[in-house]
Amino acid sequence: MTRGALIVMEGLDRAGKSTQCAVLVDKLREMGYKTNYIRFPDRTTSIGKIIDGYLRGEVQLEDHAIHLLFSANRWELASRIHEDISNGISIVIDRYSYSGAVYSAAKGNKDLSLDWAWRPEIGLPRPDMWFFLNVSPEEAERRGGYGLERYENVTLQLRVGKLFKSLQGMENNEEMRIVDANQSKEEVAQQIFELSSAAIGQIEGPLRKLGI
Ligand code: ADP
Ligand code: FDM
Ligand code: MG
Repeated sequence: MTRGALIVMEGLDRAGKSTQCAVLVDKLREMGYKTNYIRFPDRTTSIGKIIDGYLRGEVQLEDHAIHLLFSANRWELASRIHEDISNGISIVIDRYSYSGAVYSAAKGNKDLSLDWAWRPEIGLPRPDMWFFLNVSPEEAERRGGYGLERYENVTLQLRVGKLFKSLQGMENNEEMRIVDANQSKEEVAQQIFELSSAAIGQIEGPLRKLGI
């Protein structure tokens, strides 16, 4: 049996990640691929509940400590991801290690570099392809602006955007694809679908692991 594919959607708030995950899951299912959806943070686990409290501003945590909880939240689902993939089920993930690294690094804590932030991600299931939905701040604003959670402010989002873009072309990041997310939902979906189908068609060997 061929294994499932692991596809990740990344981007700033209101880039259209959740919308595109839903469309992609539907399209893959229509094509006959068994497909599951996961989102990070998964706010339903006990670690996820702490993260939820932190994002809502109800809980205060030191920058490294919350960073490691976001990562732990991925590690607690890693075995389920491996299991699904090896059972031929594809998975579409709404935010992953890339958000994990860039949001923490964007805080500007001098002891929390992008390199440091990436370390706990090493060894997690590695996507076959990941998309950076590149939306302009103006378009994100038109889509409803930012909410009230931590990180939902223009200054931080600009820094996060720059850090995401800095990942392009980095070693060990061949799976990144940048999509112009200012286009219509249908246009974005079509590009993501074409690229994902190509990735699924080229799967060779077992799921790999994230490296440095
Ligand atoms: P994210 O998960 O990245 O925060 P969502 O998928 O929740 O973004 O989309 C945020 C809002 O923008 C929703 O109201 C959604 O309907 C709308 N939206 C998503 N994609 C587009 C698009 N390509 N063009 C216009 N509006 C969009
Ligand atoms: N976020 C998300 C992080 O800071 N680290 C992570 O590892 C992940 C997965 O949490 F502001 C941030 C990104 C965003 C918030 O928002 C989660 P959504 O609306 O649930 O995607
Ligand atoms: Mg979303």
